[in-house]
Amino acid sequence: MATTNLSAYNPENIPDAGNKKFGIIVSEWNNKITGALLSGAKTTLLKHGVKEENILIQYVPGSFELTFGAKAMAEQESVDAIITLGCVIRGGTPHFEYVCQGVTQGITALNIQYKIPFIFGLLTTDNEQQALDRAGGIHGNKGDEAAITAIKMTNIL
Ligand code: INI
Repeated sequence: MATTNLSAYNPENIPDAGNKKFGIIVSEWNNKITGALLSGAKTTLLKHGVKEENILIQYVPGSFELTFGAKAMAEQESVDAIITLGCVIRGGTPHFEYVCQGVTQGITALNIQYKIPFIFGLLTTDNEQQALDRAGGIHGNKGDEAAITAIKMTNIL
């Protein structure tokens, strides 16, 4: 994937989100990274008019649990979009591939099953430095990108 800056966007193209409600599901694994993703996503939503009380945050143990966390929120809360944030860092075993595939398929299934958009804010990197670079580092913040995507997607319905 080309390394575009994840935090760069044209603010003129972003619809007002003042009357929208968002859920954010955050994985606790690699929490230094996912905390930075959450901070980016939240700051970006607030910047575009979302009220603090209209941002619901739910933590889950690992990225694999993002799907269930997002599904539970979709069923329990009246939100316009759900952002999932996680970070999977490649280790020495095939575990990385299974977790990444599981989350990708899970979030895709939710997008088909429910009437709201589920945003894929998952970093899948070879090492911690690549993740830091995309969690507020030289390549911007995947959390910002996820928030902007969520706002744009709520405008589709
Ligand atoms: N979960 C992550 O979010 N990131 C990782 O890098 C990771 N690694 O490396 O194993 C990880 N594993 C836990 C997984 O997401 C589940 O929580 C676990 O398998 C229990 O279902």
